[in-house]
Amino acid sequence: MLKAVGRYRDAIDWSADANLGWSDALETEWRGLDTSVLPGRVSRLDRGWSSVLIGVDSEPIRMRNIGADIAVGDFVVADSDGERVQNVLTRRSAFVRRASFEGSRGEAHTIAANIDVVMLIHALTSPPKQRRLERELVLAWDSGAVPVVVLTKDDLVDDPASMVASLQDVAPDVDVCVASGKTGTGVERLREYAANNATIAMLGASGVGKSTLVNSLVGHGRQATAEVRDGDQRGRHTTTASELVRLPAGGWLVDTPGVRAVSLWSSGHGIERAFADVFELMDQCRFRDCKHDDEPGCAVREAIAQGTLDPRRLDSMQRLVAEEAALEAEQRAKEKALDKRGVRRPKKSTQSP
Ligand SMILES: Nc1nc2c(ncn2[C@@H]2O[C@H](COP(=O)(O)OP(=O)(O)OP(=O)(O)O)[C@@H](O)[C@H]2O)c(=O)[nH]1
Ligand SMILES: [Mg+2]
Ligand SMILES: [Zn+2]
Repeated sequence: MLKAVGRYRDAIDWSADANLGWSDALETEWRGLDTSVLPGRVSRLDRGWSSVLIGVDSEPIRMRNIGADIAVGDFVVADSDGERVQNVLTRRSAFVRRASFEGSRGEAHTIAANIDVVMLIHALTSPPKQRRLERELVLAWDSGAVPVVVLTKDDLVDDPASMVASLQDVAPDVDVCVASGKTGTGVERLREYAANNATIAMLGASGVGKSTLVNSLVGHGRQATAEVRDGDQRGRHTTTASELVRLPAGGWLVDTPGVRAVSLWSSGHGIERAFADVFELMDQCRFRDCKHDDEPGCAVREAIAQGTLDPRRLDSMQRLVAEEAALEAEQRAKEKALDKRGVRRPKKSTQSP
């Protein structure tokens, strides 16, 4: 099927396909491959099968993804029979966390690829979760996309101000938006993040209202939603697979299943970005190797004494740095063991940047 389409490639309006989020860099990469097969974008994954969109309005084509590291949002090229994914094109960004499912501990799990904005969604109906947001921000900055905090269920609370302030405290220089997927308040502003055909990933715990927000942004009941539990407001894991959803006026959303714990996957400068305020202070300490305990001239301790830095923020930054270091050591040990057995490591090109 793909091949038949591919033969008529020259008749295809590529400007229309730009709507999939295609770019010049992807075009160049694809031209170096088998161009008789059209590239597509993965809209969903189901146990070894990818659903791939070839055009904006076409039904996704199902193909096998044998052995490839594929995430929703990836641009892929099928083999000449159109039966399986042959190439995963280089990702411009990827939201990766440490896998938490059985048998995959210690491995990377890519939740969404080629995203421009990561919406970190929290519900106003539960107490603010600063520590969770900090972790989400580290991963979001690491992804290469821009984070935005979205506080949902605005219609259920009297005044969101204190919750906004509490989360803004741990998200300096990040937009914090308030919205309701039920009444549509604040949704117009969220839509602006999809300008220029951007791809937005929606992330957050189960029941916070990701799918409800997706439906509100799309304008109809695209995604299934379900009531949270009465007592603790926990969701029921209604969304079970990530899905790429098109916004009618341009742009894409990735609805994701709620995750309970956000485990770090080390890479890049996520921690420095997420804790820029603390790092700025650390730069001003008198000693370059300051541990911020009781050294003289410690700008961090000084800020805590003055009440301008919450000590819990220093504490969580140090915890995350330690967690990242442990993860790196674990990865190094793993690679060493693989090298000893003569097992080749996967090629970097299919990994996240
Ligand atoms: N009143 C109100 N209810 C909301 C809002 N957003 C979501 N809900 C309700 O909260 C419940 C959970 O919403 P979902 O959209 O299914 O949550 P989710 O984040 O997609 O959950 P998972 O798919 O399990 O990860 C549903 O009963 C929604 O109707 C909102 O802004 N206001
Ligand atoms: Mg959902
Ligand atoms: Zn110091």
